[in-house]
Amino acid sequence: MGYRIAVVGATGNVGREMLNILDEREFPVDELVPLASRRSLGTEVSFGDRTLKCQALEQFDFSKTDICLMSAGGAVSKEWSPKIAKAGAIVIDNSSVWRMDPDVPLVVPEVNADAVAGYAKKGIIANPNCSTAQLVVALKPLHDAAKITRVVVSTYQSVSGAGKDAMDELWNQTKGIYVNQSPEHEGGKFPKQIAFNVIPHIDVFMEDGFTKEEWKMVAETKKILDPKIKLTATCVRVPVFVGHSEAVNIEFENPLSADEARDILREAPGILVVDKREPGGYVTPVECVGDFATYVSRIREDPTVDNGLVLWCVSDNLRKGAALNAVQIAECLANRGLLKQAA
Ligand code: 11C
Repeated sequence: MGYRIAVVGATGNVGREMLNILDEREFPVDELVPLASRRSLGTEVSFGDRTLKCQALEQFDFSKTDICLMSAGGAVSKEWSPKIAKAGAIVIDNSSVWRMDPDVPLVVPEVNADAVAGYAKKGIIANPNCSTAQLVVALKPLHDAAKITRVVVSTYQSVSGAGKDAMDELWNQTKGIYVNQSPEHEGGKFPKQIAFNVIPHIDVFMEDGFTKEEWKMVAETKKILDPKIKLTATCVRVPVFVGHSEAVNIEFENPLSADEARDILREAPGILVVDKREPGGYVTPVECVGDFATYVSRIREDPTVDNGLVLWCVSDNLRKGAALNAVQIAECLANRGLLKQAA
């Protein structure tokens, strides 16, 4: 038996990856309906070897849908996720709107898969922010081994996290610079030039001086992994198309050597360790594009604190950071027999 799936925001960066990943992982699909705003009505998207036309979200009847994967932004999700859940579908939502709602589980299957059962309260399960997803996948096995007390993370986030227009902005600025055009950023997605530059500002500023992206990493890590973990983040946009990277300093309650951490991470779900202490013995974002794994490299002891480790973590932000995690949540629901109740 397969499931009836709807994908809202099917023409976006993440929506298209949702379709690719459902196909790549052979998720049992009986019916797949791509949905989009009126602007994208009729736009064609690929699902395996088929081409499907987007239908209108506003006119779709969700009463026969088992799962709705939502990736159409916060405003659409705020309005539509409760309506879709009420119609009977389980919503797996990629926006930030529902993540901190106490009645909505926030799930990264490698970390807290059992939390999916909490969907019953509102009919919605939240997908975390991309920079949080890969981080908690790497932290979880280390936390189980030696209890993490504090994390300092600096991110190097690709422009695809900000959408397709942001990718075009990087491309056009880069091309323009080679023909001596001034790298125009007024009215663009980024507050400063992104080509050949880095920008320490993602999402809006909060009163305490942190950005909302940084706040999300703190709040979401606490909700998914452990509320006792203290975390501070600096989130930076870099001129990379796909793949978020993170430099992570971790303090533990108990000792954990770099060799022990490497062995633990090698066995951990969702992780691939590439850690040779030689040029090229680590993973960079261009190498992780299109992969499912979160890569961990540069694992070493931090001599400046008691029980500290430092590592480098890279993942495809459109996949583990969004579409893959959403499909894994759907797999968790299916494996636990929870979808049949909704069918
Ligand atoms: C970025 N992390 O790279 C953001 C994109 O809360 O789901 C995802 C924002 C979110 O710009």
